[in-house]
Amino acid sequence: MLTACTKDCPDSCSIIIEKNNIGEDHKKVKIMGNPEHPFTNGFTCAKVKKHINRLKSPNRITSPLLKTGGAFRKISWDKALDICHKKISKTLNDDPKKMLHVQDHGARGVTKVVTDNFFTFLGCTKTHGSLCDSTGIQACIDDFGALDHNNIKDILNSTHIVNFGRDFSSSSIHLSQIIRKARKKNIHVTSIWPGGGDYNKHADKLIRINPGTDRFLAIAIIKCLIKNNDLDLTYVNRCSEQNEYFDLVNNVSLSFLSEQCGISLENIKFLADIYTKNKVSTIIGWGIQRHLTGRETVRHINALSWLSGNVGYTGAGVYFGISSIRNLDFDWVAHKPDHSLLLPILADEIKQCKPKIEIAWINCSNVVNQAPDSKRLFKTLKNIKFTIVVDAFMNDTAAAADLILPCTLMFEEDDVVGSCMHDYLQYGKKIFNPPGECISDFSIAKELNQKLNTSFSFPKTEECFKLSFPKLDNGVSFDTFKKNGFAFAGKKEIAFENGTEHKSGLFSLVTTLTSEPEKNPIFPMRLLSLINKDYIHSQILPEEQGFLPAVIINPESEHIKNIDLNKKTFLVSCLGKLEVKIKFDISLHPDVIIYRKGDWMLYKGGVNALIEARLTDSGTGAAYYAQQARIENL
Ligand SMILES: Nc1nc2c(c(=O)[nH]1)N[C@H]1C(S)=C(S)[C@@H](COP(=O)(O)OP(=O)(O)OC[C@H]3O[C@@H](n4cnc5c(=O)[nH]c(N)nc54)[C@H](O)[C@@H]3O)O[C@H]1N2
Ligand SMILES: Nc1nc2c(c(=O)[nH]1)N[C@H]1C(S)=C(S)[C@@H](COP(=O)(O)OP(=O)(O)OC[C@H]3O[C@@H](n4cnc5c(=O)[nH]c(N)nc54)[C@H](O)[C@@H]3O)O[C@H]1N2
Ligand SMILES: [Mo]
Repeated sequence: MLTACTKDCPDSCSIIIEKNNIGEDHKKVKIMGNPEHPFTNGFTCAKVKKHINRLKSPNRITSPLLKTGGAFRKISWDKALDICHKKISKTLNDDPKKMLHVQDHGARGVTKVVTDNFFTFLGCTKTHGSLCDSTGIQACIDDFGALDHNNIKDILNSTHIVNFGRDFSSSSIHLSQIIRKARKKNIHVTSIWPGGGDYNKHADKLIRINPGTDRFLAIAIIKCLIKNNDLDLTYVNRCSEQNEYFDLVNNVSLSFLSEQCGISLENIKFLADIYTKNKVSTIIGWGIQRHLTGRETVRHINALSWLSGNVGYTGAGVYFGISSIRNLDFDWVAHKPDHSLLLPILADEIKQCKPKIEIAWINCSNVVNQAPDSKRLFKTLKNIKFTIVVDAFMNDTAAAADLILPCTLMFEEDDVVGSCMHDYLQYGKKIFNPPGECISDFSIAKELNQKLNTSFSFPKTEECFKLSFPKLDNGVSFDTFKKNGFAFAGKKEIAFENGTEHKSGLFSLVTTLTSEPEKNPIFPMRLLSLINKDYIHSQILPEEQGFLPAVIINPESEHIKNIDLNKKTFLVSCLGKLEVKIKFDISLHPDVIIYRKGDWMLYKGGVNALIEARLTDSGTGAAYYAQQARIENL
């Protein structure tokens, strides 16, 4: 049976599930990537295959749970909805801003967007900014006037790929496949990264950088291009802010830049040579924009690509991402929030919010676990008079709830999704009946709406899909899309072919270069809390947790020379400590600690309890990777 993955992953796969005619026995299910889908290409990843275990997990929440006397007790849906109705209608009548709605991307799709807009329609306080990619998006909009890139497969038309910190092996197995194909075609790959992980599997050359310093490297390369008269003048002439940018470049020395980023002059020249002699595809990972200067950094890399003439034609482009909803139409349901709080610093924002938040509704987000400063956010949510969490598991966020509503999960409901990397739309069909009394976010919101008796209209899900389905250039109808499970919705192959999307058509050059903060002798290491290959974010089953989390460190790092590995070891930041076990990786930068995030505070994990809630320079993103830390025996 044809369906699709709705997880928050760029690959957005078209999926085939074979149940072997044995009905609902999840153990005998076969999950495959759809071979007909040009991007999915017949294979899919570990986290989709593991998803089946989530559906039938004994730890799944399958009925509404109300906290009474400090413990959660089962209640009926009727009672749960009555409670929601009573509390919410009272708050809405008083001041709708006293209700906070938080929704992230636990599952994506049209029905989720409709649900989100229902809460906006109610006038609730919403959130803005993101835990994910808003910093880099802002940088691309600054420079190009829009978020866009060439068709991802156009990478195969370049002669060199330069990768600034995209973890191909972990974050996108389909992009890894494209990279493998490219290398077979003799297109070389150079990756710039702070060390660690499987980068060596996908690169011809690796260049290790001091964490958070790619902006210095980008300018250093530009300085070499200027020196050799290798800037592309047709591109230089199509830039705004030229004087400020070139003043900035001329006022820093190559040796200073090399020292700041920790990359030798030889490697800087090697990269300058690549940008001069090749058609370059530049890939920008999401990690580099999780540093304090993330926006500035992405802008400097964009500037490098533009000024070297490597944007806007086949084989040349910068790839940060595209909007995953750009090929869907939401005009029919879109509402604008009147009032919103910054998601990356949510605890502070709730504390300072006027009017005071009295009710919170959280769905599709394990926000306590995934946003920074988890312990503080947990307490803040607990202090709200009434917190409702819609989820399938008792995770760090659900534990802060007064009422938990059990939701259906992927493959238990129909939805339609796009991708933040390719231009196909996918139809995710319901394959399994949900257990117990689980209900989709959409149906819960619809029931609530009926009780509240508002004028918001919830069409049937199929109608929502049709309303959101665009008129496609290739003429594919909604019915054909539904039958095939996917449709190509792209409008053009090459981004910025005729200049940027700014009114002037010019590329806007960045005009700042922020210094690195002073070294921190108390917490000398940089904590990079990266994604986990086997899971999407915190969607790990309780039965798979409870072990000491691992951190990865360079065995030769001077920062651990006094650590006794036979004693207990702790990861420590200014916010607290977490017991960890230590693993070694000689490729890692000696000042870096890697923690593969996702495990919960409830089960000995939860790295975000150690990460301060700070904004990046876009003012909207979370600066997770700015966190300083150390390893200690206590
Ligand atoms: N298996 C799996 N896949 C996923 C996800 C998941 O949770 N699990 N999540 C999905 C989502 S929502 C996202 S946003 C993406 C994230 O995908 P990625 O961007 O690939 O992954 P991250 O681990 O967030 O980014 C960190 C990478 O940036 C590098 N890095 C960190 N600091 C620097 C720096 O200063 N300079 C350079 N050059 N590199 C640096 C790190 O080495 C690391 O490999 O993955 C998506 N895919
Ligand atoms: N330290 C650190 N933290 C990070 C990052 C980092 O690099 N470092 N990366 C960030 C990134 S890139 C992202 S995108 C965010 C992700 O942050 P979140 O979106 O909060 O990520 P998940 O852990 O996937 O949590 C989603 C929750 O939704 C639930 N869920 C799944 N399907 C449904 C559904 O259909 N309905 C409802 N109601 N619930 C559902 C799941 O059970 C899960 O509890 O985290 C960020 N957090
Ligand atoms: Mo993300």
